Parts: sequence; structure tokens; C-alpha cells
Amino acid sequence: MLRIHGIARSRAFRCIWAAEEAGLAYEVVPIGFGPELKAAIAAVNPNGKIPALQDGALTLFESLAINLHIAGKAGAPLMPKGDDASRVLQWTLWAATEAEPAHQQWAYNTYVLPPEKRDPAQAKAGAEALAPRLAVLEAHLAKGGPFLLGRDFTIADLNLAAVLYGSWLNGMDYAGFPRTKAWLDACFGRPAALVARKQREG
Ligand SMILES: N[C@@H](CCC(=O)N[C@@H](CS)C(=O)NCC(=O)O)C(=O)O
Repeated sequence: MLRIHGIARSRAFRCIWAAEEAGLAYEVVPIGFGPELKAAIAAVNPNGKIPALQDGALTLFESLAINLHIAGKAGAPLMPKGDDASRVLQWTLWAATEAEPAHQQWAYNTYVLPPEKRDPAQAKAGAEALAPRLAVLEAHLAKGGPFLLGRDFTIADLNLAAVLYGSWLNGMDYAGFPRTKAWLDACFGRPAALVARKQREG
């Protein structure tokens, strides 16, 4: 039984979605935001952040690494083999290092922070930093699809879509990136995504 520490209204959402896609049994250990977070998560994540995963003797932090582990347990097509496994790593690292920082800059200054703490200039800078990355994604999807590695949905799709989830849900303008928008719609419309989204969005 996987134990996912966190709540769906955090990056634990990604791991819940991954467990659903993998068809693995899991339980959510509900550690939410607030003063109790650091003490409650300390035993399983030295960073003091959610999520963390326990799978038997294994304890993991970093949401996208947790998802690679979950997908690895499920095997193909969620975690393919050979060169496609390397492509999964490529897109997952790209999600974390290229997409997420710009996305978070936009998100924090658009809907995450309380209104009085949002800086429109920072939101604009985040959107401008994300745009060339989305252009890379758009060009990639134009070469094939419907998913990042072709015909099958993999954990690469889940990890990148999950990083972009907040912008998809909260009104970022994807008009210039129609293939990306269609791909995000397809990812978030999957039955496993709908189960995870219900936990997050209510
Ligand atoms: N890179 C980490 C980021 C984890 C993270 O920042 N989690 C947030 C919730 S989504 C958190 O715990 N924030 C509380 C804090 O930083 O005190 C991951 O992907 O797991």
C-alpha cells in the first residue's frame, strides 16, 4: 500500500493522480498547510514539504520522483522501457527545471498569493518566461502525439501536465498554443485525473 503524505490541494495531487493511473492501492496521509506541517512531515521529508511517499521500506520526497517510482511499479505504457524511458526522464526534468519556475512565478502572482501580495509585473514576467517553453512543447506536439511520446499516455505527460495544471485551471491564455491546450485537456480529462481532481477541486 502506497502512503502519500500531503493533501490533494498541494503537489500531492500529482502523486494521487499517478497512483490512480497506475491502478495501485494507496492511502493519503492528510498533512495540510499550516503550522503543523513541518513537524508532521519531518519523519518522511527532511525538506519539511509535502508530498512524501512511503512504499514499504522506501521513503521518497520530490513529487515528480515519487511519480517515476509509482510509474515504474506499473510498467509500460505508463513507464516505458529503453529510449522511451530516457524520454520520460527528459520531459520530467524539463517540467521541473524549465516549466515549473516560470509557471510558479505566474501562478503565485495571479492566484496563489493573497491579492495584496500579488505583483502584476512578476505575473507578466512569469508568463513571458513560460511562453518560449510552451512554444517548444507546441512544436514537439505538432510532430506527433497525441501524447509526448506518441500514441500512449506516459508518466512524462502526467508530470508535465501536473506542473502546468494551475495555469490550465486558472485562466492562463493558451490561445497561442492550441496543441498544448488540447493535450492538457486530454490529460486532465482522463478517468484517473478526474478522480484526483475531484479530491482537489471538490
Ligand atoms: N519540489 C518539491 C516541492 C514541494 C513543495 O514546495 N511543496 C509545498 C506544497 S505544494 C509545500 O510543502 N509548501 C510548504 C512549505 O514550503 O512550507 C516537490 O515537487 O515535491
